[in-house]
Amino acid sequence: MSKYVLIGSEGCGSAIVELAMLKAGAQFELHEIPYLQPGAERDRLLELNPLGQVPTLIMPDGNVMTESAAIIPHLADVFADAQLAPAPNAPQRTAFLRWLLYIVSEIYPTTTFSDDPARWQLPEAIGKAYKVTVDEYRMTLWGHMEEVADAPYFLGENFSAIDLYVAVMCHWRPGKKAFARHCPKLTQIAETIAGDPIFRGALKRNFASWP
Ligand SMILES: N[C@@H](CCC(=O)N[C@@H](CS)C(=O)NCC(=O)O)C(=O)O
Repeated sequence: MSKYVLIGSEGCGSAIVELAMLKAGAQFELHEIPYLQPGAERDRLLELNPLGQVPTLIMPDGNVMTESAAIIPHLADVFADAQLAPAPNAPQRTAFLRWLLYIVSEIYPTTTFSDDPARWQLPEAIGKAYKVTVDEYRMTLWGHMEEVADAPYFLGENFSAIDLYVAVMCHWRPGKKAFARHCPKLTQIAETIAGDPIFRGALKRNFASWP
């Protein structure tokens, strides 16, 4: 096997890795699956990643990587010309690391853990209230990024993979319109990414059916 195989699902975090792969010019195949639906595809995903999450990446050597915040620095190392991350000694490096980890450890779980409150066996009404509360908290978390967002990219003059997270996650609950109201600077960054010919097609495909 000489290609990466990206296991993903439309509109999910796998889209972040897909965009990074496109930027890197990496050889990859995308296997989109209904990742939550019981069946052979989910069984295989669970064998590769016990959390059953996407993105899950099969490397050209057959090893498996999960966790977008591990995959992105890996791609940044292997495809240095893609500038997915500032160089180790670049002034923006520390901000890149800080906000990459902030997104995946603070913001992303608010979606993962509340997409389907039924997974926690909560009574329905509590599950609904939990979802609303966590959705509000997510916007608070995005607000802290909005405060420090530079332009035209999050880190300033230079693109980084942080912009790809913003371009994908701005579509998630509570939706792009609400996100735009709360985070106009981040929304502008997302628009810049969406307008880039490298990313345009993949973003359209991932979010074709999204409001
Ligand atoms: N920490 C992971 C989070 C991945 C994640 O939560 N993906 C969602 C889809 S966007 C998922 O697979 N959720 C299913 C689940 O957690 O059961 C990453 O950054 O890659």
